[in-house]
Amino acid sequence: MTQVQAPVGVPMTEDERDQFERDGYLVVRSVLTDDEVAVARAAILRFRERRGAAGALHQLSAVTACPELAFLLDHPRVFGYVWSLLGWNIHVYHSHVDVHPQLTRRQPDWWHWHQDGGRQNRELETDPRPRMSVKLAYWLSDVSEPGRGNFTVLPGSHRINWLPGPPRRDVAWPAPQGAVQITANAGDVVVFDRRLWHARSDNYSPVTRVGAFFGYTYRWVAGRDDVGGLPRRPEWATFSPVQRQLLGGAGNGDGDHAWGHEPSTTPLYGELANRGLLDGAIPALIR
Ligand SMILES: O=C(O)CCC(=O)C(=O)O
Repeated sequence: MTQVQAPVGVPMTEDERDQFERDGYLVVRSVLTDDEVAVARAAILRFRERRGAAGALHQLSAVTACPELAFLLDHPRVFGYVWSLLGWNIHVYHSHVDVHPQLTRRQPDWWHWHQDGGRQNRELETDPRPRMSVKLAYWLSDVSEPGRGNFTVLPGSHRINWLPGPPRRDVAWPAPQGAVQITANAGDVVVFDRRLWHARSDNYSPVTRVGAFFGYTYRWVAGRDDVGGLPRRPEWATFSPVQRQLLGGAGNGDGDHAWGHEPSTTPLYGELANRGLLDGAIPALIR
């Protein structure tokens, strides 16, 4: 399943870029084949079984937990959105796999709404704050109806620094007006701007929700994932140079390479340059 010669996909279209800029997200249909869904889903469920976790799972560092998921890092049907938006000097800074079986008891109130990026939402002073990262949400179960733990978003909210909410997260509070539960089939992907206000919803349906999430940012932003042991594992040899870059494996480890001074030895730069996909109109895609 891991692609050694990974094609990098195609640039997003102008219409898609306009829609993304307007709404803060895109839903890309039928990205994964049934076989790819089965491989990814089985890897996550096997991991959960090994962990002895019968209930919900929220596991950080997706590829460290499930190396079989490396093909999702740069899947050619969606990776083009990532580099079209962020350019070539990127890595996966935060990823997780999630399993949410049916909840049998009503959950206590909890305000899940947030933007990604943690302290970026305090420490960056502009209004709106910069995009900084985008995330891919791969659906590996059928969330084609609301009520299945669907990913919930407030369209267009990526330009709003602050969303009125409860005084404490455990205080009952209505969802923001205009919030939508995204419906998707297994194999669909949501591409979203980290600033988009979003929340997980509770799954009271009998359909176990399974998903994999990959957050991409510039290599000069520190990663949250634990990928330190990956290069010593046998799977590392099967990963493509771009996949290794995304897992933090480009450069000599002193941090300087991450600043983008070495395009010629940055695998994604090479792949884009070889295919004529660098674009002088987009700053992040210029050398
Ligand atoms: O699991 C979900 O639906 C939401 C995930 C989420 O909040 C995130 O990826 O930042």
